[in-house]
Amino acid sequence: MANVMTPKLPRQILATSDPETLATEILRALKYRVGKDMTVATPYDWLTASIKVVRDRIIDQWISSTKETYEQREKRVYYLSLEFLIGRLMRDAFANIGLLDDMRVALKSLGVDIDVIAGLEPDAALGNGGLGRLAACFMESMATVNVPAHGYGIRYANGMFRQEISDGWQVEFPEDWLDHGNPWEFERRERSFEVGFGGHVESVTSKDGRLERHVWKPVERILAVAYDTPVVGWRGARVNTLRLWSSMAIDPLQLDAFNAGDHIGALRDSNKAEALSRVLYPADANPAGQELRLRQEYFFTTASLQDIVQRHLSQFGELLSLPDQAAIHLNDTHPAIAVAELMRLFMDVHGVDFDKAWDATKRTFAYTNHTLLPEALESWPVPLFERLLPRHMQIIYAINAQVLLEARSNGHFNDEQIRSISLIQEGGERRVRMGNLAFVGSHSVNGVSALHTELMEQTVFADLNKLYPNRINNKTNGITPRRWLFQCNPGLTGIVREAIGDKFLDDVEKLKGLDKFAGDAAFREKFAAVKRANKERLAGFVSGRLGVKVDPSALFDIQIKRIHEYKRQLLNIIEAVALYDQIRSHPERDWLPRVKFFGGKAAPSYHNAKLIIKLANDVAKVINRDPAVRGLLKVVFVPNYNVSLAELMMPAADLSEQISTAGMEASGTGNMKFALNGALTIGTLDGANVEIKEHVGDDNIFIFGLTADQVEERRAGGYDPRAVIESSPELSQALAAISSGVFSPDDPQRYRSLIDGLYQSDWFMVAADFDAYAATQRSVDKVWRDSPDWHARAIRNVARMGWFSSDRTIRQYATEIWNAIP
Ligand code: 26V
Repeated sequence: MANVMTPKLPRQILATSDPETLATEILRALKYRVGKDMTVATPYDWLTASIKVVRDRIIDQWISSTKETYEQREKRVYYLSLEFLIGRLMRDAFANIGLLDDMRVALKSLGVDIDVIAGLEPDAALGNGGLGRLAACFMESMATVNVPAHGYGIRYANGMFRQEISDGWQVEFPEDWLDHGNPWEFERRERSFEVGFGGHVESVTSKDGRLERHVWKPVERILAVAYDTPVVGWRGARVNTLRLWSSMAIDPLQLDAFNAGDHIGALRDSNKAEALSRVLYPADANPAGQELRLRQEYFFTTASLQDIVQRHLSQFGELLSLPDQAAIHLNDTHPAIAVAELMRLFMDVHGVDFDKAWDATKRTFAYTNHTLLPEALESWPVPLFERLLPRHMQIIYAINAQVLLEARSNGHFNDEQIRSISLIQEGGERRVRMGNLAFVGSHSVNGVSALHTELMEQTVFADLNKLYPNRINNKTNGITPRRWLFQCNPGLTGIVREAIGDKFLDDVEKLKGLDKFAGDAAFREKFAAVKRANKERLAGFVSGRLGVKVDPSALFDIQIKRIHEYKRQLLNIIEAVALYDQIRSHPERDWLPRVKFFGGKAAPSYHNAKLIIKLANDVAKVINRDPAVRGLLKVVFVPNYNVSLAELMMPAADLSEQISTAGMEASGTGNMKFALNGALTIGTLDGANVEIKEHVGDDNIFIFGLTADQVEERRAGGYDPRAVIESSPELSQALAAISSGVFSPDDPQRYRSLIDGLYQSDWFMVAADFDAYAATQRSVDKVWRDSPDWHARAIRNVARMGWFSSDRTIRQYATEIWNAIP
């Protein structure tokens, strides 16, 4: 197949990129950077040496991007995110800089298989799921569309846990992604900032007794040390920086204590400082009350803001022009403390008065909301806040006074509305509402899909939206086509290039040209062959890792995402049980084989999510072994779902499961990855599914179930799940089987409470949507039977998904929010 990546590249990169030169450089890197020669090099050493060679090329471009931004006084974007779910970087960076094929040849000449060493690179899994992966796609797109940007986050020593499945249960293990070092990053010891906690606030008064300013005197102080990773855009367009902070004791040896003989005490303090950046918090039960989490949020926020302010001052000499030169983006409320911190830096450190500081702060920040789930909206107990960040608490009170004054003088708000606008939640334990803080401190507040934005306006931020109309706007999520099409699916990329040429490599919306090939039998066959090969690859993986044999000609039906009740993996499993029952009771029907794949991690303390994983595994065990099924249905739970597994599974899917309870999935981005790789979606009208349907067309997607409005009506109007269940024989039977222990003979009661929950409340509308879902699955079967028709629909999905590129999303952010036009 033709070389997929033949970009036009800047001269200095091309000049020295023939395979022979690269091979020489790899050997040099092995010798002088790793300290080994060929005879003793391990595969990891080859990986490190190869990365160093490519990284050197990226650095030239990095320096010139940075210089240009400085000289042209371009506005910079700062993307603050507690999560960056990057995955592997090697293939991404090599391909973007146009060296993937030459490196392959160079390594081959040295007897090294690039695919083998690529597989050794650990996933940088510094995120839980969609929010973190979006941040990673955005970083790549900002470099691609030429937005000068820095990502800021935490360099967790332990990112997302590794999931093992033991006897069907999830077991968590720490993932040591830094075990072999990280060849991508640069440690910047010199770029370190102090971070304080606790203590008290002093007032400084002038000689005539006027209050001049406040000074916060923290008692605890630690250091944030920068680690930089270059992020290279498509065709090496631009190189931006991902700066991750690691925590350190200011005086790691605690010399005073050490010399005084308190060795243990000295060690304890330094361990405590380092613990701050050790673990990524799981998207767990409510994070509030977890002091370490609030410390992490403040830690990375203040380090980032100090860095930004220092850069701005050194270039422009004063601070009030910050909003003209910098756009700071808050990825969810995790960095929302930035609003108070920037106010503090303005007022306490730079002597700016409140009004001017407040105006500049609002013009600097923008905030993205990523969920409406009440339990996921961050708020912190006032006493905890006061103890850890006493000065910020004062500033938040001052901001609140200002906001409530605006609301009262507006005259259109009753007491209840004023209470909902307040930054402080009263009644019971007083808490600081981080969503409200982010909202009032930003000039832009965006949702991540059209539906989500609409619901945001109607629910959580209804009153704030009334007080500050036009602040809320929508920016529908996107995914980077480099990772999620070109790299993960070279087969599909290759046949698309043959069909429509190369333009789509630079502008994915040009994929539209593929639309007419849906009707071309020869192209459909090529498409089918690529899909088949991708499915064989997945089948090989599943057989090697899990010992489960699956038939690549079966329909591959895949649900991969975090395990959560609102995402309704349970609905899918119950449907599998119902289908199993049908296959057994109607062996005479002409069933076509189907494999249902599941993958995803449950938050460690989320009991029901973990039980759902066990159920998927229990159901798999029974169905896969039952000879009466004759291989017509298989269920596979693939352990340790992560970015790399996603890259294997997305291209191998025929059917993409996007079946959340309508109104609950803010956007979803997995839905986009599947469709771009030619899977048809079965889904509810939730999140970005609504817009995917508009783009791919009603005939090329399977939509079922209650709408968000209908869900709300049903919940309000006394939904009776028991009646619904009893009126559906298929559903009742499946639930009875699960509940009575058919799939858990070793512990027949295991799923009793899970199923009872459906009868009693069924908040997620599993029962209400079941019949529609099952019926839609049967219409999926019908279309699947007509293979050319299926493939035509799949091709139309690929052709029409270009709009969901994160390049488009980032251009919208840049022009409509950041005013940083590429
Ligand atoms: C956090 C928590 C924490 C408390 C317990 C329940 C819970 C549930 C979900 C979350 C995740 C919050 C943020 C998040 O990851 N949102 C995801 O953001 C994606 C990118 O915008 C979007 O595509 C997903 O729909 C959305 O769930």
